[in-house]
Amino acid sequence: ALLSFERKYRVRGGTLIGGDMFDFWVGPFYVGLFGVITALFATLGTMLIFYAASQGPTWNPWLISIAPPDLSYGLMMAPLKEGGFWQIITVCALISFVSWALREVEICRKLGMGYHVPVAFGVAILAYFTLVVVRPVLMGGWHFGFPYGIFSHLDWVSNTGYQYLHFHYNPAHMLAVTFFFTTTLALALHGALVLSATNPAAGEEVKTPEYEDTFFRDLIGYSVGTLGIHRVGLLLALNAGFWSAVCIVISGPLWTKGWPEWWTWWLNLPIWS
Ligand code: BCL
Ligand code: BCL
Ligand code: BCL
Ligand code: BCL
Ligand code: BPH
Repeated sequence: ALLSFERKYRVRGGTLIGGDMFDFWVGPFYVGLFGVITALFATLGTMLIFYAASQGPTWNPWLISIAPPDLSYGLMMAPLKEGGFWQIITVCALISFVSWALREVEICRKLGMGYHVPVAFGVAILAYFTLVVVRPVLMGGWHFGFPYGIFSHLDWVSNTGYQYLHFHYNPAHMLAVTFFFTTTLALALHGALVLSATNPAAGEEVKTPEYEDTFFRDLIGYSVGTLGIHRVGLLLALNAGFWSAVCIVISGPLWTKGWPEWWTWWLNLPIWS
C-alpha cells in the first residue's frame, strides 16, 4: 500500500541513463534500469550456482562449493566445470553489486540527497573486488579467488591465513581488526545513548540532545555531538572495509614470507638492536 507521505517523494527523473524507461515503482520498490540489471544478473548468478551445484557431489547447503580454476589456467577462461562457473558467477556478482549501488545513486538523486550510502557500499564492493579480481590478477591466477561455499570459503580464509604463518601479524590486518572492534564499540555506545534519551520509562519525558552530550562530557570530558557521531561512525566503518582490502592485497603481491618476519625492521631499529 502507498503510505500517505509516499506520493510526495515518488517524483520522476534523476535517472542516470535510460530516461523514463524504468522510472516506476513496484509496490514499495523503486525499479529503474539498474534495478532491472541487478535482478537479471542476481537471478542468472544464483541459477548458475544451482546448476553448478547440480554437477557437484552434494546438495547439502553448507557443503555446496563452487571453486575457482586450477592454477594452471592462470588468468585464462577455464572450462565451465573446472572453474568457468566460478568465473561467470563472479562477473554476475560484480555486475549486480555495482548496479545495486547505481540504483542507490538514482534514489539519492530523486530525493536530492547526498551519495553517502552508495559511496559506503562502494567500499564493500571494493573489498570483494580486491579478493576476487585485484589480488588474483596481481598473483597471476584466478585460482587465488575464494570459493563460493558457506564452509569452503572459511577453509580458504584459514588456509590463506596460515600461508603467511600468523596472519594477526599483518599490520594492515591489525588496523582493520581495530576498526571493526572500534565500529562496534561506537555503535554500541550510540545505540545505547539514543535509546536511553529517547525511550524513557513510562511517564518520563524524552530528553534533548543536550542530555546526551552532557552524559559524555561527564563521563570522558568530551562529546563529539549529534551529527559528529555519524561522521565518526561512517569513518570507522569505511576504514574497516578499506584496511581489510589492503591487508589481503598486500599478502602475496607485496609480501610473500610469513607476516611475523615483516616485523624484523622493528626488531632491528638502532634504538634497541
Ligand atoms: Mg563470509 C561468515 C557470506 C566473503 C570470512 N559469510 C559468513 C556468513 C555468510 C557469509 C554465509 C555471514 C556473513 C554476514 O553476516 O555478513 N562472505 C559472504 C559473502 C561474501 C563473503 C556473501 C562475499 O564477499 C560476496 N567472508 C568473505 C571473505 C572473508 C569471509 C572471503 C572475509 C570477509 N565469512 C567469513 C568468516 C565468517 C563468514 C570468518 C563467518 O564465521 C560467517 C559464517 O557463519 O560462515 C559460515 C554481514 C552481512 C549481513 C548480516 C547481511 C545479510 C547477509 C546474508 C546472511 C548473506 C547470505 C549469503 C548467501 C548464503 C550466499 C549466496 C547468495 C545467493 C546465491 C543469492
Ligand atoms: Mg576469532 C575471538 C572474529 C578468525 C581464534 N574472533 C573472536 C571475537 C570475534 C572474532 C567474533 C573477538 C571479538 C570480541 O570478543 O570482542 N575471528 C574473527 C574473525 C575471523 C577470526 C572476523 C576471521 O578469520 C575473518 N579466530 C580466527 C582464527 C583463530 C581465531 C580462525 C585464530 C587463528 N577468535 C579466536 C579466539 C578468540 C576469538 C581464541 C576469542 O577469545 C575471541 C572471543 O570470542 O572472545 C570472547 C569482545 C571484546 C573484548 C573482550 C574487549 C573487552 C574490553 C574491556 C571490557 C575494556 C578494556 C579497557 C582498556 C584496558 C582501557 C584502555 C585504556 C584507555 C584507552 C584509556
Ligand atoms: Mg585485543 C587488537 C586491546 C582482548 C584479539 N587489542 C587490539 C588493539 C589493542 C587491544 C592493543 C586494538 C583494540 C581496539 O581497537 O579496540 N584486547 C585489548 C584489550 C583487551 C583485549 C584492552 C581486553 O580484553 C582487556 N583482544 C582481546 C581478546 C581477543 C583479542 C583476548 C578477542 C577480543 N585484539 C585481538 C586481535 C587484535 C586485537 C585479533 C588486533 O589485530 C588489534 C591489534 O592491532 O593488535 C596489535 C577497540 C577499542 C577502542 C578503539 C577504544 C580504545 C582502546 C585502546 C586502543 C586500548 C589500548 C590498550 C593498551 C595498549 C593496553 C594497556 C593500557 C593500560 C592503561 C596500561
Ligand atoms: Mg582475519 C580478513 C578480522 C583472525 C586470515 N579478517 C579479515 C577481515 C577482518 C578480519 C578485518 C574480514 C572483513 C572484511 O574483509 O570485510 N581476523 C579478523 C579478526 C580475527 C581474525 C577479528 C581474530 O582473530 C579475532 N584472520 C584471522 C586469523 C587468520 C585470518 C589469524 C585465519 C587463520 N583474515 C584472514 C584472511 C582474510 C582475513 C585470509 C581476508 O581475506 C579478510 C579480508 O581482509 O578481506 C578483504 C569486507 C567485506 C566483504 C568482502 C563483503 C562484500 C559483500 C558484497 C559487496 C555484497 C554481498 C551481497 C550478498 C551476496 C547478497 C546476499 C543476498 C541478500 C541477503 C538478499
Ligand atoms: O543495500 C545495502 O544494504 C542494505 C547495501 C549493502 C551494503 C551497503 C549497502 O548500501 C553498505 C554501506 C555496506 N553493505 C557496507 C558494508 C561494510 C563496510 C564498508 C562491510 C563490513 C560489509 N558491508 C560487509 C558485508 C558482508 C560480509 C561481511 O560478508 C555481506 C554478506 C554483505 N555486506 C551483504 C550486503 C547485502 C545485504 C547488501 C549490502 N551488503 C547488498 C545487496 C546487493 O548487492 O544485492 C544485489 C545482489 C543480489 C540480490 C544477489 C547477487 C547474487 C550473485 C550474482 C551470486 C552470489 C555470488 C556470491 C559471491 C556467492 C558468495 C557465497 C558465500 C557463501 C561466500
